[in-house]
Amino acid sequence: MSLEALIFDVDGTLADTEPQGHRVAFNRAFDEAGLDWHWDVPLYGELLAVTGGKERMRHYVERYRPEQKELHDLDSMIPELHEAKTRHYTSMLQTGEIPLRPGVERLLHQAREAGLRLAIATTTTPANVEALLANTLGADWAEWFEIVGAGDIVPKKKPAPDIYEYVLQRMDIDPGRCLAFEDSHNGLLSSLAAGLPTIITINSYTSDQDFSGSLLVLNDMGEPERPFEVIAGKAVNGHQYLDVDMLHHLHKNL
Ligand code: XBP
Ligand code: MG
Repeated sequence: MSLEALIFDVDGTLADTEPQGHRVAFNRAFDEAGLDWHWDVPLYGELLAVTGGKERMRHYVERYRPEQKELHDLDSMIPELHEAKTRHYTSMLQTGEIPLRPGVERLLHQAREAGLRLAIATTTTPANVEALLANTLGADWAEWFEIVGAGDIVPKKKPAPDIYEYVLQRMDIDPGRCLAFEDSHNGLLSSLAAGLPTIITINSYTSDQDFSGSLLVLNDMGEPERPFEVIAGKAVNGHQYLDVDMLHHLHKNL
């Protein structure tokens, strides 16, 4: 089977959005609501074990602040907090302060020119994808991707395979003709369960996670003047940054 499509996770893979993006937006929503909740960088790293912002807030209360359950009606408060968080996050991204990770824009351009089909499979809210990609790729970003599978469109978020299965079904493509790109253990569990060979680019929150079953683990996608580092797996001889040629080689040798 030949390689026909690339499916990308967003948070942590296309951009390092968690530590200075999502985390800060959650804290702004908590402050605005007059809550004494605060997620510092290490605590947020623990909370990332639960994907999805609404699910993560509920997990925080259950696990770290059980007394808050008596004080608030979480069923109505969490969706409101999440709306505020999305507002803060999307307005933070308007400033362009969170760039795409090394190699991402180059690879997307090249893949598009080579006629590979592109798609997105993410846990994050659709408005967050729009905010990131419109401010980095440009206003026509949506034309780059055949399908954007995001947020609550599937009931079960990663590590369940549902979002990848949704995207594959909408593309009407066999997972063996695709490569997925992820940054986290939960993301990898999701893509592998959907039958997708997966390349990992780690980040500060995920560098110690288990990526067994992935095709290749890199520090990032690399650029011609700034090669990637291989953390696990085998890069293709002579390649120092991820490009379409390397992806075809990796896929052929599956
Ligand atoms: C991403 C996430 C989310 C985003 C939050 O997971 O779990 O961190 O925090 O987005 P993945 P929402 O990269 O594996 O898709 O707050 O909109 O849910
Ligand atoms: Mg991710």
